[in-house]
Amino acid sequence: MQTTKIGVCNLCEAICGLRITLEDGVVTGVRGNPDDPLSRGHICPKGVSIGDVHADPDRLRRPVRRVTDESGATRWEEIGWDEALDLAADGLAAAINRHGRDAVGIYLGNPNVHSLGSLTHGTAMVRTFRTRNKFSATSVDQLPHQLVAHLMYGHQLFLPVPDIDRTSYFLVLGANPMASNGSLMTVPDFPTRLRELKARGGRMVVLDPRRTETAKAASEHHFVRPGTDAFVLLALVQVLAEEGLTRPPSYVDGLDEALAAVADFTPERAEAASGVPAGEIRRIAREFAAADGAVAYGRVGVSTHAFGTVCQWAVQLLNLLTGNLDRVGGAMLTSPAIDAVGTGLIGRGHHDVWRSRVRGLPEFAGELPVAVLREEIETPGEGQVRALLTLAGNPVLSTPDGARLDRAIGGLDFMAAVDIYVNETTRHADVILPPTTALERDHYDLVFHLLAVRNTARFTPAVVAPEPGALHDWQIYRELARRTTKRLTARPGLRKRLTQRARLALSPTLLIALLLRRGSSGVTMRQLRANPSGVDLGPLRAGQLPERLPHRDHRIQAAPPLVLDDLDRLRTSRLTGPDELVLIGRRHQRDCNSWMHNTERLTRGRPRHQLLMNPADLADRGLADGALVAVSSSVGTVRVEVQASDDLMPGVVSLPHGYGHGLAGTRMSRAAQVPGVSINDLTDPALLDVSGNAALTGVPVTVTGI
Ligand SMILES: Nc1nc2c(c(=O)[nH]1)N[C@H]1C(S)=C(S)[C@@H](COP(=O)(O)OP(=O)(O)OC[C@H]3O[C@@H](n4cnc5c(=O)[nH]c(N)nc54)[C@H](O)[C@@H]3O)O[C@H]1N2
Ligand SMILES: Nc1nc2c(c(=O)[nH]1)N[C@H]1C(S)=C(S)[C@@H](COP(=O)(O)OP(=O)(O)OC[C@H]3O[C@@H](n4cnc5c(=O)[nH]c(N)nc54)[C@H](O)[C@@H]3O)O[C@H]1N2
Ligand code: SF4
Ligand SMILES: [Mo]
Repeated sequence: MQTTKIGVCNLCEAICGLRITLEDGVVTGVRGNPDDPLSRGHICPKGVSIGDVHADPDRLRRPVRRVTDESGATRWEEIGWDEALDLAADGLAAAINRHGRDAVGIYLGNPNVHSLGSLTHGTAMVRTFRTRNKFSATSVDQLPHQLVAHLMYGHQLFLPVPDIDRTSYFLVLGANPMASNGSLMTVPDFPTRLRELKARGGRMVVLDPRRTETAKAASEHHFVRPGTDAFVLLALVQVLAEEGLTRPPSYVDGLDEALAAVADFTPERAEAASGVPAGEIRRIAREFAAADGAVAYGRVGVSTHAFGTVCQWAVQLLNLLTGNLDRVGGAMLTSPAIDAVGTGLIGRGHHDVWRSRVRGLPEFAGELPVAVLREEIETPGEGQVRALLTLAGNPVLSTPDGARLDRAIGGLDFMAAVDIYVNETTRHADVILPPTTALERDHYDLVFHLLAVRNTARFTPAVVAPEPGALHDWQIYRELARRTTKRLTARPGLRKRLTQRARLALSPTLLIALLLRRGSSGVTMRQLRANPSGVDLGPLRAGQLPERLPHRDHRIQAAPPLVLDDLDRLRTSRLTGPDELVLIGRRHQRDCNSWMHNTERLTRGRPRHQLLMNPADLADRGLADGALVAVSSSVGTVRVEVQASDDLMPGVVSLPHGYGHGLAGTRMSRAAQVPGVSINDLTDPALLDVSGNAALTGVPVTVTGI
């Protein structure tokens, strides 16, 4: 029997609404939902393949245990839930009982923010471990954004969103929403919104070392030398100040100090560092200031960056100084039905309350930079990580010097994972606990309504019933917390235990209903259930500041000392010469970080793993298009085919991340056939932003023929 159900795609931040056709419970078709007030029918190739994950025979449906036989060969053996949960709890508790609570390291990967159950129960579970060795994909992604928001506004997730539907000047640095569908800006159907922007006379200006899909669709594009955007952004601020183009609101402290601090970052200096002509920088600053609604936006390319925090601060300053914060067409605040920021559901964040044991790097919001995970495993002493728990993550492919991290993880006493695949990281686990997939669980987006370009609310019940005996992630988290706590010799007091238990008691769906009832949006669960395509709450609203500023005095701090202190590092940073190559990453519309390469639909056709290089750079080295080359950095060497591309700025080469499958012990048969190497076998954990975020872009490399 054929039925159509309304679903939601959780594969990226665009959170597109779906119409899913099922025949006898099997997904036979996936289309965009035209009735969805946010995504308006948009869908991309990944969304179309969401059913493939569910159907994938390689996907884990029951817990597995790694068994090593006498010859040393390993195999995966399916076991029951009870045994698997006990095994995980035994291993984790043993590490804590023997070596203290920091002996357990925890890594949370990206899909956690795309699962309601992970958000409601994952954090609560992790808290029960009370380890300082907590890591996540945040520090290979958006940590600078969060640190800057914490320092300037008073909350790590107080992140103003570009009002793309009404802006007339959209300045984009280091983002490729045509492929990524937007990030920290939930913007389904970016191509159509961009067409609309241009049709109403607006402009999009893109700065990127690669002429990306977004750059090609832009009104204008400028190459920028990787890692040097801070010079350009500060020069834009400097021009605004010098030419008297600022009109900041009254609720800002430290503006004079901030402007004085950047006075020597002139457009000429920026040109020398970045290659962007000084005249163009001046013109962009003037146009930005003059536009009726302008917004600057910088994403992964200026966040996973040696000066990510300075960049994100400068982006905020640009919007603030030109009066574009909290203004129609500028950087605006969302009004979600459940305001996880305003209600304190998500904490404000804190910085440098403790430091990592080996390198002494500060924590942010309870997490250490994942760039230190390997050394925390390898370095003996009190507080050494002896056991690891990964939740929906693949740090071997996604964090710097993954190859060495891989070896370090292989030497741990114990590892458990909550994941749906035996991937490059979870292959080291002693036990893997696989939750249900997205189609089997209810969804309300606690994070991405908060970051969306339009206010909407949507509750999506599970599209297919969980397979018999399957557990949701939140059920796994609840059991894991309970069983591990029970085994600890130094257990927390009864009151603490009861609070922990209460936090994990209710289902995510019930919690959402309660949060809606407690909130003041007027949106009810009944209304959401009656409107499964979503409820439209209208465009973003201007004029909400200063009341909504999270800082206790409701003011903006424009000159955080941490950021100003980092400017000297920028002034004295070593700029790479034009004859040196630097490496950047890239995302393709049909890739999904490291984990959708097991679907045929997304991996057939022309390979796209090659090292892209400008033809002039190839010629300089006597290399032919298509040749096999060795790419070397301070941490390693990979061998990969090179592909000539005019789209790359001379002196810049690019590899996608999330490739390099087929390692022994993984269980992704299709992915194992996908060619390519891991870019993170070249990125260096020593290269960091002041926030602790890894500098994954602008990595010096050499390329030679083999
Ligand atoms: N060089 C370089 N490195 C990068 C980046 C880059 O641009 N360049 N990008 C960085 C960014 S932005 C990010 S977010 C990270 C991502 O890095 P990670 O979060 O470490 O890795 P993912 O590739 O997202 O892997 C997610 C894992 O979760 C599993 N999974 C999928 N769905 C579920 C689920 O519902 N439940 C559970 N339990 N597991 C699930 C998948 O099987 C997969 O193994 O990579 C970062 N690394
Ligand atoms: N199809 C697809 N969509 C995705 C993902 C995916 O893997 N595939 N991942 C999702 C995730 S986890 C995230 S965080 C978002 C990321 O969303 P985006 O940030 O939009 O994604 P990227 O394509 O990594 O864009 C980074 C851009 O920065 C450029 N860049 C690199 N170095 C520099 C630099 O130094 N300066 C400047 N100005 N630019 C630079 C790169 O060329 C690239 O175009 O995408 C999400 N959406
Ligand atoms: S744009 Fe993102 S949310 Fe929309 S269908 Fe594609 S992967 Fe899914
Ligand atoms: Mo990300």
